Amino acid sequence: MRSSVITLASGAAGVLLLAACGGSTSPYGGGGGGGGGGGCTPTATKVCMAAATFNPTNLTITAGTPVTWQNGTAITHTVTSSASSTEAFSSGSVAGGGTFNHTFPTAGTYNYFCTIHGADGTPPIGMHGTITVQP
Ligand SMILES: [Cu+2]
Repeated sequence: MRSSVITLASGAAGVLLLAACGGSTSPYGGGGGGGGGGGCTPTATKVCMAAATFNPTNLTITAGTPVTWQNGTAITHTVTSSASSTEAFSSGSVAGGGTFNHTFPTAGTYNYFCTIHGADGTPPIGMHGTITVQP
């Protein structure tokens, strides 16, 4: 009687382990390898917000070109100019899936950061990026 209970218990544990192993592979198998962008693909004028980075970190455009930031994550980010930026700008909170657009009319170096995942500095630290605007 006692030995049959032990056999049952270890059998059940084995099934649970197998189930856990099988389940753990599936969430990573079907994504198609987005590289952490969460469905956002950068372009010549678009910066993606990834887990805690801007991608690309450095973007160079010509003056007067609108830049779009797209939040490819499910968490809120901001695009906030650094004190070292040529011009002050801020997106406020950009929720998951949201976008922010800003046009840079003047040539210069625009350092920015996420106030949630970064901090200001020269240049900013943590989640930050730079837009270089050429004449
Ligand atoms: Cu952020």
